[in-house]
Amino acid sequence: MTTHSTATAEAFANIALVKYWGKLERDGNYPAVPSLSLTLSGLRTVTRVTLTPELSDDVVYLDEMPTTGRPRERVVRLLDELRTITGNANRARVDSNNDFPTAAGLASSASGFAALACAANAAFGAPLSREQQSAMARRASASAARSLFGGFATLDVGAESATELVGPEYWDLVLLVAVTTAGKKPIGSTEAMNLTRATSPYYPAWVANAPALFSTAKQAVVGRDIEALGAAMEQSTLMMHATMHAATPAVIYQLPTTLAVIHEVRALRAAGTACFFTMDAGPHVKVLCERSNAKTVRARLEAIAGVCEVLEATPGPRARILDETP
Ligand code: 2P0
Repeated sequence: MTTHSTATAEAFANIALVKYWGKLERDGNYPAVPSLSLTLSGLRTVTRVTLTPELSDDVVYLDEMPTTGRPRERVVRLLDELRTITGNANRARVDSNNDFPTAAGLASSASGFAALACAANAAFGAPLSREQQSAMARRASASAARSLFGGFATLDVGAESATELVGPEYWDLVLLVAVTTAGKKPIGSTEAMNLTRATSPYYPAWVANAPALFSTAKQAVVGRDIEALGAAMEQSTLMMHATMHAATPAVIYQLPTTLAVIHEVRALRAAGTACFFTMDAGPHVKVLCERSNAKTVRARLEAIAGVCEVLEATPGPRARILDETP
């Protein structure tokens, strides 16, 4: 087995069209509902892992800032898994950089942990398959399991790893991200989903209804049926947010501009342009449409008061190693 002391990987964020929200009540960070995502070309994390014998502890930089506390602990845990697997006790310096805003509901932990699993696997010279790297990323952050794969990926209830449904070339879709604020979100996803499971009376209904939406959406992707996919996607996000609105205390990520975007998407659709919204653990709205409608939709989103910026992404590739040095 070759060992490498430095490796750099890239991974792309993914947007869940059918949402993961809630964990099984057992150790290991397994999702309680199935999710289906689109990996996004425009939103990228590049992570370098350097094994350094002189270091006495792992050092983690996120967007050039040293991290401490829980975010660092999640990285250390993943590195610990590789130290156990390979018997290489070296500590690492990790440098992870996003080319999109961190911690604002744009799934930076997904691309971040996918890139980390990929880069660290190579730096340690570990023999993990892509599926095993996906499982490693899932244990750190479940949505990250999906970013090891390109195009459309699925992550089933209790699954070890995600699966690629179809690759990025399969369907020429565009995802427009209407960024509504530059600030950090009020509560992190892990905490918010645990609170929802513990306190929301709607949580059992969410878990019971999610598999049907997942199955409809999967078929819609395979059949390239934007109307069916869009309907399942909107119901999934609205059901997820309704579940958290009913938690104690309520978790409300939407801002006035979030709702303004939703209404605009519905108005556009009523006027004949097929476009569909989804929101994650943040105030931004992501709008899915086919390439032929992207220009029209983009212009309408940019004209909404309160929308700071519209980012554009298309179906993206798998995580991959950019370079490695023994
Ligand atoms: C998703 N989200 O499917 C859903 C939709 C946010 C809303 O997965 O606790 O950071 O680290 O496993 O993956 C965000 O939660 O949660 C997320 P953990 P994660 O993309």
